[in-house]
Amino acid sequence: MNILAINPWIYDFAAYDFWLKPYGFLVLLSYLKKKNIHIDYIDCLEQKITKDSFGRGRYVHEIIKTPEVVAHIPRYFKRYGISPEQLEKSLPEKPIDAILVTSSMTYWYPAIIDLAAILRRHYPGIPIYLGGTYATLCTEQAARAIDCDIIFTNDSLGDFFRTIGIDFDEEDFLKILPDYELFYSHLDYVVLRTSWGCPHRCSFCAIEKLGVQYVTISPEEIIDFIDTYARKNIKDFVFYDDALLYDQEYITSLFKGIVRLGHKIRFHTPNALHLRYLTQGIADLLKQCGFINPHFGLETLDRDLQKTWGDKVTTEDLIRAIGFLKNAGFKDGQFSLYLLLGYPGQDLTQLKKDAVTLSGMGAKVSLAEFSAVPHTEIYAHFKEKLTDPLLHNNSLFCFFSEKKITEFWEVKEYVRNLNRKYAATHAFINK
Ligand code: B12
Ligand code: SF4
Repeated sequence: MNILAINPWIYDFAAYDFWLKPYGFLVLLSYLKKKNIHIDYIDCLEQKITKDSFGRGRYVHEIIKTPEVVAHIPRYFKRYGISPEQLEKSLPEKPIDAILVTSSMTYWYPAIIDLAAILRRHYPGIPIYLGGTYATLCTEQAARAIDCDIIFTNDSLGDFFRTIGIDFDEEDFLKILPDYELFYSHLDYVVLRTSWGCPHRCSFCAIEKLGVQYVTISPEEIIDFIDTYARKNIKDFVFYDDALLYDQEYITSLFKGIVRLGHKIRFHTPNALHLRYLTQGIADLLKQCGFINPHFGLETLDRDLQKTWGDKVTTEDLIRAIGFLKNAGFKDGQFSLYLLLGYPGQDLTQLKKDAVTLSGMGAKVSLAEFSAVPHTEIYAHFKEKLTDPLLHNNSLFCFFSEKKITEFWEVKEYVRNLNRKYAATHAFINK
């Protein structure tokens, strides 16, 4: 069986390779490879024009027409990734039995419309199957918008394997780590997850709809995976876990194993870690393993909001955790806290005060731009307003008037300036 698998472009106002890989799709494709399925893989986002010292960088891009529903945003809309002509040239001419397309952010769906149109023209009569985050969160809209044959949501993987006539064992599937070398000729970093799912339920997060039950992969397998890639000279490893520190016994054993490997490698956590699970022992291990600028979720210092959003953290947890990080050797500016920007009704003056407080405690502040995600508690309140998934885009701040958007840009600049005092520390880390 010959499968063509494609990771689509991103169409957005902004996009950056912030260690972005279609992780779940690569797990699925690695599983299919193990079943001896032949796969031609095209990642439309493989080309970058810059690269920083941790493997991140800017994608090639081109300005395209801004869709009507977001035309009021005074920014260029772009296609990030290879050109459609390059894509067409890379499409295999051999007979293909099925085409798999993945999807990520819901508001990137217009890229999939264009991709599907090209694939239909090039491979008339060949089934196109769509899966991934957008497919799962906006299934009905996707069925209307995308010219594909079947949409498989995250809870219908069994149906997908039945459709293509391949045995599926969920337990085996969840143990798979991607075999990157089968799909990429060059790697700047490696993304991994030690677990699937998340044991928490926050009101702004769609994990319940997306995830399987929380389950971990054995520390030995993760250590072996890291060792294999470190020996191939990969320096940067990126955890996508939803709750990396949740199981403290597990994570302690994993981190100790990584330290024992003795490789000079770095770890990154763009997806936040939980402050509440940090102990002195784990903070020490984060340092010893080589975690660079670990990011932690805080969202706000307002206790009432902390409770409403999932009660994952309190200000007391924060103070204790910062103490652990500093004892472990993380200096001021060598760890980051996420604050949420742009949730409905937010007081931006308070946000600035929170940022100043955190900066004064030695943290860099990362602003996570709020967006309402389908199938979440918060989304239910606003769904009449969010008539098109393009409006889920975190850059839009669509709960506020258009005039207010410049205030958000001003807050972002304010926080950038606060973080500048730590720039020297980072110049040092980058070496
Ligand atoms: C890691 C992560 C990130 C990383 C990397 C993101 C990326 N693009 O890869 C970082 C930290 C950069 C990030 C940033 C953001 N993220 Co994020 N992120 C995640 C997270 C936690 C995990 C993604 C992951 O590992 N998936 C891998 C695995 C678990 O699954 P999968 O890819 O879905 O694949 C499975 C299936 O879908 C299936 N499959 C996949 N493709 C196909 C194809 C076919 C044909 C078939 C049959 C099956 C199939 O196979 C896999 C196995 O089951 C998800 C939540 C989650 N647990 O999914 C949120 C999530 C995707 N992010 C979300 C959000 C809101 C954001 C931000 C806007 C946050 C912010 N305010 O800054 C930014 C946006 C950044 C951007 N513009 O890219 C939202 C989605 C928003 C949306 N509207 O779509 C999610 C769902 C979390 C949430 N809040 O609910 N994120
Ligand atoms: S926001 Fe994070 S902790 Fe909360 S449910 Fe989602 S993945 Fe889990």
